[in-house]
Amino acid sequence: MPRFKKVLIANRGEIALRILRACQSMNILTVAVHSTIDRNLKHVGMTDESVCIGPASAADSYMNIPAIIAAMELTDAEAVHPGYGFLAENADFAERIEESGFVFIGPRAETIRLMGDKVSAIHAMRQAGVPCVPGSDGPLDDDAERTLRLADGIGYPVLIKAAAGGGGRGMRAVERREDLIQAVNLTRQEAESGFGDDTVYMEKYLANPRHIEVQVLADQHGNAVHLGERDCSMQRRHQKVIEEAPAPGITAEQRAHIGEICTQACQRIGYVGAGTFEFLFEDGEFYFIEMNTRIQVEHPVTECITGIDLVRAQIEIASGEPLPFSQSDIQFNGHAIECRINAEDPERFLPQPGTITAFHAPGGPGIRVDSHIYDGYTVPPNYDSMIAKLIAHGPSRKSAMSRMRVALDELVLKGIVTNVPLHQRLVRDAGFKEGQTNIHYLEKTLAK
Ligand code: MV4
Repeated sequence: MPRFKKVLIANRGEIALRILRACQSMNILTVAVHSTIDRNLKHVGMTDESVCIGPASAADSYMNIPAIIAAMELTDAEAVHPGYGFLAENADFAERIEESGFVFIGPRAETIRLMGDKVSAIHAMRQAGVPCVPGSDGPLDDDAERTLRLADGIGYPVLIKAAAGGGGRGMRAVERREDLIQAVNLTRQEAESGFGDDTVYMEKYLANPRHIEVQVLADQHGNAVHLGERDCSMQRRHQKVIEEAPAPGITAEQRAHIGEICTQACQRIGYVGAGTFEFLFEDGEFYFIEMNTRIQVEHPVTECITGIDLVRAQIEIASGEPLPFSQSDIQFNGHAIECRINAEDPERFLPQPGTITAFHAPGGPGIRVDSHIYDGYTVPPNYDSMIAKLIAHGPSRKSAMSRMRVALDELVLKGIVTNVPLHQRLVRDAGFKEGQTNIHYLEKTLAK
């Protein structure tokens, strides 16, 4: 199959611009779809065509499946790139795109559905040889005695999670046997009302893990590679703040071992596209928790250390091309760190939309800025508050960190409140500089 002639970008902001740049480098024509409030988005003025698909409310525009399919028909686009968020992990969207005769740039709908249900995802991964957290390996039933015996076998504390949850939604830790059944019932009720699915499962609760994820690429011909790992432990309330690659302290042997497990799992389940295996890492062991079937916000740190254009690879895979490299071609070079810059109050973390009056991007060796903002751009209140990603790459973690510190100080962003001061503080934080973090580190540091 030849490469696509025209791709529709079903997203907004920095990732829409990132997808546009990949398409332009491949000589693919582009279509932007946007909401009424997003007429002035940077990429909308750069694509070959643009279609307004609805009002500011995301549910009526970026999540409006019939409107997006209509825009594809109208513009004769062949494929759609969903970016992240919105419809990126909506199996029904992927299915309806394919049924309408278009190509969804991402995994098969069946795979998205498998990974969307965390119970089926863990089951599939355990079958495929991926190490998982000790747990129920399936849904909990209504037999209280059986549930109690299961927890006794795992050992307290345990975590009750909703199968339809993920990303931190619908979980409850249980410290004591006498609290277990009530906690299961509560989590079940919340899962039913929140997701319309009351399926819950149980895992051993890991107290102080790091969040380490492995990037993979798999083509339609059974080839799969891993691009190493990222450490995403610097988070607050399930919102990542800083990510880096490689993960501090992970050896080349550990990387090759967990990477090989992930690529084999891709081949066993017939995974196609870019994907991320999310692990908790504690006491030298990886425990799979979820798989993301999309391009992720933090993909640039992996691009920096591998030199591979992940969005281009997604498009090549979707057009049926074989991966242009094998595992032995992939080399890891230096260290990269990403700071997510949000239009938000750095102390109370509330969104602070408004108009940017001055923007000067930092530069120099190893600095990358992925952002759609410009002088005079108004950050709307309707969407995620992330307005830029600042990425620093260097030969070592120390040099990447120094480059990030200089870039943060060089950045000029006026007219709106941002979390840049938080990043300026974190790049000077002794514990972070030593790589001594886990998923609770940032919240504990902020509490001080
Ligand atoms: C866990 C855990 C501890 N033990 N599972 C939260 C989001 C979802 N992706 C899984 N999460 C967790 N699962 C077990 N068995 C702790 C978390 C967790 C977490 C994980 C990754 C990144 C940030 C987190 C913040 C709080 C809790």
